[in-house]
Amino acid sequence: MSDTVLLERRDRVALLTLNRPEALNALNTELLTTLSAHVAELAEDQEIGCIVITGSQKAFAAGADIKEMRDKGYIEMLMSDFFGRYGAISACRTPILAAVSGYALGGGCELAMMCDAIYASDTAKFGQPEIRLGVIPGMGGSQRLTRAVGKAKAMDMILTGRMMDAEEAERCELVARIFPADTLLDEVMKIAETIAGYSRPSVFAAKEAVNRSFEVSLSEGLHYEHRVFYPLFATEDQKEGMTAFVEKRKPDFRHR
Ligand code: CO8
Repeated sequence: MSDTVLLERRDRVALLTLNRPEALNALNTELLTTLSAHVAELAEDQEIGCIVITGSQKAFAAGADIKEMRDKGYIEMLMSDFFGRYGAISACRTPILAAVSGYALGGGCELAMMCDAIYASDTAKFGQPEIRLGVIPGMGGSQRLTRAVGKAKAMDMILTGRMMDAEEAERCELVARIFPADTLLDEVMKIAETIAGYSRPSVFAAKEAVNRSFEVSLSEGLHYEHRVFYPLFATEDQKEGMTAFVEKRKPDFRHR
């Protein structure tokens, strides 16, 4: 596979590093296709319990590749399914964490928001600057940013194209936690290892239930939560998790 995305397996965690330093990790077709292929493969891998996507110190990703997009026409965009290449990321049941340093702009910010949680370094800058290019966010920004930070901030970001620093992003709940730039990746890998150590059926159920809250009403969501909660009592890992608590020991989950 192309080296625009590097894959490293560290025990039960897969680390995907965006690797186009010459273009601040701009998301071109090659990179997006490679990223999607890696995620699709990792989603099927029973040995992998969590995936981390990161970039460089300077940029997580500075957006879709403007040089590649500039000369495209409507029919070409439509027929090539330019936006369809990230489906694997949303479809993946294994949790995906974004470790963001530097710029996460346009499609870069949208890629981070497709992940299940964003962890930022104190140097991170988020933005949806597409308006400056005569377009709008096209990989989910108008929807996911609005759900994450609310209408006022989303409008402010998308209509002005301004950037948001890590502190503001944490304050308005785009970002889960901030770490110093030099320890970000280690910290996120530790979080990923923790998640990968839990029982997969409960991790899948938790991710699904939280994501469901974005799609349905509260009563529907609560109903859905109950429906995914009860079956967990049919798993050996529920017995193991609760027995380990009672016996004051670490659980040894079978279905990690
Ligand atoms: N596309 C292509 N090349 C880029 C991009 C990009 N998005 N961003 C940076 N680069 C390139 C630069 O052209 C430059 O290359 P070269 O050395 O050959 O001139 C190199 O990366 C370094 O960039 P700069 O010299 O500009 O670095 P600075 O530190 O001066 O500035 C910035 C950093 C502020 C991040 C600046 O590069 C910038 O503004 N980049 C563009 C940000 C942007 O507008 N992003 C939105 C793109 S549109 C988008 O994402 C729409 C998503 C829709 C869905 C797409 C589906 C695939």
